[in-house]
Order: sequence, then C-alpha cells, then structure tokens
Amino acid sequence: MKLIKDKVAKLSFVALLVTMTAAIFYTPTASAHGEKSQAAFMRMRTIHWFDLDWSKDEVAINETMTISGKLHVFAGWPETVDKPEVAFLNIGIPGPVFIRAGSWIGDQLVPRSVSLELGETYTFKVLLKARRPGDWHVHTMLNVEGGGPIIGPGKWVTVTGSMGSFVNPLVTLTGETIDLETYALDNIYFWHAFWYAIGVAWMVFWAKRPIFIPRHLAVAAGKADTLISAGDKKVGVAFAVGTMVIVAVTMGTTNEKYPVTTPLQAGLMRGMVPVEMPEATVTVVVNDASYRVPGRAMQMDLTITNNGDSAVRLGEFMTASVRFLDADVLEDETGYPDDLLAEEGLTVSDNSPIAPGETRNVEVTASDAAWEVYRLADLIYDPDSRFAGLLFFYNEEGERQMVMVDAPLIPSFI
Ligand SMILES: [Cu+2]
Repeated sequence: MKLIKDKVAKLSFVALLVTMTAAIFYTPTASAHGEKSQAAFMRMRTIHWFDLDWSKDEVAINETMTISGKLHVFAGWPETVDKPEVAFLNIGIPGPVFIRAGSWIGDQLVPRSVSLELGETYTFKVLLKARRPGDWHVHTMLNVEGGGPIIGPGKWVTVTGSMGSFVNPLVTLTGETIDLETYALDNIYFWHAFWYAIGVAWMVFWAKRPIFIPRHLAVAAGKADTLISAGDKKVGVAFAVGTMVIVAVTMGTTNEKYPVTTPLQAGLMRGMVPVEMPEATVTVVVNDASYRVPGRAMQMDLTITNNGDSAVRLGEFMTASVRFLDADVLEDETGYPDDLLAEEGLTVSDNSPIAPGETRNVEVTASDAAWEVYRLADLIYDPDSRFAGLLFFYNEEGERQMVMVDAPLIPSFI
C-alpha cells in the first residue's frame, strides 16, 4: 500500500514538472494583435495617428524600412488613462520580427521614454530592420505609463529571405565589432543549462525518497526530525556553499574578461518639439452626434464657420485610425490600409465650398463597416459615451487644416 502511494506521489510530481515545463515552451503563433479589442474610447481619445507612410510593402531580411507620420496627442485625453508624461514610441509587431534600428520624434532620436504634451502634434519616424520572414501586421504604437500600449493602424508587410542570414553588427564603445544576434550566445546557453542541471540535481536529491504522504505522516506523528539525516544536511550545505563559490568565482572571471560595462540606459526625455500645424481658421461646433446601430453610421450635426480668406470643403473625418473620405474632395494616394479606409464613407449634406466669413449648418455622416469590424460602436456602451476625431478641411489650393472634434455620442437603435 505504502509503495503504491509513493509511486502515485512520484508520478504526480513528474507530471506536474512536465506540465510546467511544457507550459514554458508552448508559445502559439499570434495571428492578430487585439487591436480591435482595445477599448474604442482609447483609440478615439488618446493618440490620433495620421499622414502615415509605411515605406515598403515587402522587405528582404537585413534590409530596412521606415514608418513615419504624425501623432496628435488629443487634448480631451480620458481621465481614466494616465497622461503621456512617460511615453515610449514603439511599434506593434508579433515579436521580434523586425529590430528597431532607431526612432525619432521630430528630429530628436528617442531611444528612451519621452514626455508629450496634450494638444500637440508631433512628427515621428521608426526605422526597422527585417529579421524574420513572413507576413506581419506592422502597427504604430505608443506605450504610455499607466495607460498601456496605445496602438495605431496596422499594415501588412512581407519579409522575404531566410532568418539564418540575419545579422545585427554593432561597434561597441571599446571599438570591437560584434554581431548582437549571436553575441555571447554560447555563454547564455551554457549558464542556462548549468543552473538548470543544478536545480534538477537538487530536486532529484530530495524527490528520490518517499515524498508527500509518507513525509506528511511522519510530520503528523511528530517525527519530522527523523526525515532529515546527517547526510542530507551535508549535501544541503554543499549545495549552498557550492552555489556561492560558483557565483563569486565566475563573477570575478567575467569582470576580468569584460572590464568596461555600462548599464542599460533609461530615463525620461523632456522638451520634445512639436510640429507647427497650419493655424486652423475654421471652427466647428458639434450640435449633436448620434450613432445609428442598424446603419453602422455616425451622424454629426455641425456648425462650421470659415474665418479664413479662402473657401474650404470638408474632405476627411478620422477617428481611431479609420479614415472616412469624401471622394469628391479627397482621394487617398498613400496606400493606407484598405480595412481602415472608407473611400466614400463621408457624406456631407452640403459640401460646396464654404466661403470666407460664411457659417453653415451641415449634417455629416460617416458610415462604414469599420464601425463594427473595428468595434468602435462599442463606445455606446461606455459610461462616458464620447467620441473624438479629426476633421480635415481643404481649400482650392489643396491646403489642409485640421480641426478636432470631441462630443457626446448618442446611440440610436432604430
Ligand atoms: Cu495587427
């Protein structure tokens, strides 16, 4: 009976170990980023990404591409999300399929966190070097401390070639050229295997005798002291002393081999220079905004006043990276991702040019399946159903001005 109990206990232990190990190594391929599951208000009221350009659709291993554009930090930032006082310009990709060779806000290299101001617009650029072949959805992204990753639009990019040929050469501050992809990899494998083996040896030493139930019985019977022999104590001391000696000796040799090391650089960069956007001479008042659930359309009642000296027309409404265009005014020539582009999604009740000095009341409808596909319509179930977005007006010369809108959104189910 005792023997069977022991066997069961041992088997359970081994099974537990195998399961835990398997869980560590099981990494299924992610096919999406959850960009659609990020709360709609986060995508609409935090960062507005526009004028985006993915420099390539297809790129070979070791070659580079850039993603550039502008990001507008929305002034009506939600109270529930921390402000981008500590933010990091990132890229949303499924793992290290590219390496980020550099990123810039304005002309400033930003390898660290930055502080961004609400209401400002910044230009940005991220330089990527292709590492792993495949089709990857490449998003813009800003990580905000206390706010999480705020994801921008994604576009599919194909990486061709073989990963084996990827190199990441780097000149260290001491003048040595290394390949960061394989640098000291043998050492990393060795130390992982080494400590793993010691850990397993420690577990095997204690698990090779009756465990769990017999031990529990002994402890319950007040004979816990008899479970640990003098030999066990010696082995325990040997493990403890051995571990300390190994750490001390190898740390010494490592310091000797690499006398100059600098810590990973962190810290916050302030004073990012925003881009000067043309002064908006158009003012927009949102009198009313509603979302019609069956029609997948948002309707805005706007009062537009043109205080400038040239006539303007509304060309685009952009929210949460979805662009609704009036095809008569604006056509997209930048190769913006199809699923986020409603080329004829914007209807304006009267979109004839608004003359200088004129004030006009218009009904604007932004309709597209993207409201549902990108789960923006979920907004209507929020306790604070507000939408926000950018309106782009164009004059006859094609000059553009950007106006923010931010207003409550009332759903209609009929
Ligand atoms: Cu994606």
